[in-house]
Amino acid sequence: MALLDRLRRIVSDANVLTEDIDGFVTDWRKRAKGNALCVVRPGNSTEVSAVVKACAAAGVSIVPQGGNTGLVVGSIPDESGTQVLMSLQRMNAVRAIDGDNLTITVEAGCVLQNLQAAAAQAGFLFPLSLGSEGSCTIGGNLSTNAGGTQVVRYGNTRELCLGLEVVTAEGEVMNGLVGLRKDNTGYDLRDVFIGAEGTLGIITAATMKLFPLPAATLTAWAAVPSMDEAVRFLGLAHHHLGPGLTGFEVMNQFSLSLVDKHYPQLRVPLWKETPWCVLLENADSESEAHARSRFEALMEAAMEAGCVTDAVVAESLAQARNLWHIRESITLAQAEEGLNIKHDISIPISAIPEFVRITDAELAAHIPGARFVDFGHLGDGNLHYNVQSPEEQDYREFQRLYEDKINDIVYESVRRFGGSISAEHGVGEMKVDRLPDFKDPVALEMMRRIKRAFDPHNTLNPGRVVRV
Ligand code: FAD
Ligand code: 2HG
Ligand code: ZN
Repeated sequence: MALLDRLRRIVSDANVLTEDIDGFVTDWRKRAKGNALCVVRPGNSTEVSAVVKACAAAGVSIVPQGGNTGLVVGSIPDESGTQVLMSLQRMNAVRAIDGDNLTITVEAGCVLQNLQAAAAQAGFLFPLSLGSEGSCTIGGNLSTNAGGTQVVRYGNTRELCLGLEVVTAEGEVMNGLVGLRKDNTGYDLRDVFIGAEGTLGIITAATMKLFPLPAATLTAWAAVPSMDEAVRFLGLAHHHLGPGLTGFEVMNQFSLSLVDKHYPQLRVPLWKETPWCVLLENADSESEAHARSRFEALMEAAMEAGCVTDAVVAESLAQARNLWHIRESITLAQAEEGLNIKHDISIPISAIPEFVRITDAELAAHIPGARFVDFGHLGDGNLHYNVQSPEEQDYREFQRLYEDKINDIVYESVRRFGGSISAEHGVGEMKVDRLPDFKDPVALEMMRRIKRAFDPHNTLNPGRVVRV
């Protein structure tokens, strides 16, 4: 029987799509467009398993997809039209919440915002938080080991996961949905699948950690005179708030000018008078008054030390939400301005000011008129160091002329400062050919061996992360 017919038998006709699939085969940034034999939408892990077996038998490769919000071209098929795109979106149930064990078990296609809401409804916090949370899925978050804005306190998605259910490249179902915080019974397979970007197995469900809801959360927006002072401010924030520091984001003036230009209704505070702004959050387990007194002590110390020149502390939940909304709108504002050249890099926090100084100067010398959209998760040493075309230049022409050169300059600088070329977005197709220049050769070879062992016929997301 032909593959399409077998797939229709497994998931029903309605869940094998061959027409109107542009949304599935185009990446979020509209940077790349692929084609697919079909989009298949299984409804449970048994169906996922049967689909994988059918594709493997037919020698057809599979690209798993969650919310398709990935930024490294990993979730869409190639242009051949021979691959099967497997969307996990129908598998979106919350299977169980265990309040005593502080865990929640969800299917892979559960949208992050729905997971957060289910946790909150049960009186808990699920802290993973990204600008794309309205459409990205927990399966995608796990597969990219997503970061976001709460990592400084709670860690990446990896740190939030206790167990996984995975369909292997041979179609077996590995049930690892344990809620154990301690389990040293051999190799940690869970951690191999996390961050594997769909190249080693298909995640179908996960058991994730829950946390108590904080008694109070305060948010502030501060004007900061330089990146050096932003780093000093971060040190003060750690000192004054301890584990209460849940977010520390930095944004340069140009990134905020884009938000102001494309979303003036958001009324970005302070940005006109300062090269950098910091958005920080303090979550307190005691009370609002306790949170405020610690926050005020921090802001006073920061002003006195000259790290902060002006600040706004949100007086209501609505104000706090708006400040976060401004921060989360930078990616959208960049997209409105036109494609830019993204770098999702991490550097030891202490080296970030020098990195920015030197790399800005090198880029300015080689790429006349380039505009820098620098922002990111300073608390994690993770910058989105993006380069936008000059205002008068067509961005596609800019990309064609300068992308390689810009990447060379930025990545070489990242190497000099001991950093990583992918902090949180992953490798996908975009960085797969750059990886050998940056990864330890022994580590890269071990990755290839893992890929061959887990997926001997290269069925799962071939050509992403590592070429075999
Ligand atoms: P997809 O884009 O569908 O897939 C991503 C990768 O995972 C692909 O390789 C895909 O094959 C694989 N995959 C998906 N589901 C599965 C599965 N069930 N099993 C196996 N493999 C699978 N990322 C951050 O880290 N931090 C941020 O702050 C952040 N902010 C963002 C803001 C915006 C506005 C946007 C558009 C993106 C942002 N991202 C951020 C990137 C993106 O949202 C994350 O990478 C997210 O984790 C992807 O989830 P997804 O469900 O959309 O996955
Ligand atoms: C963020 O932190 C995302 O907002 C997206 O990781 C970064 O647009 C980007 O480059
Ligand atoms: Zn980010």
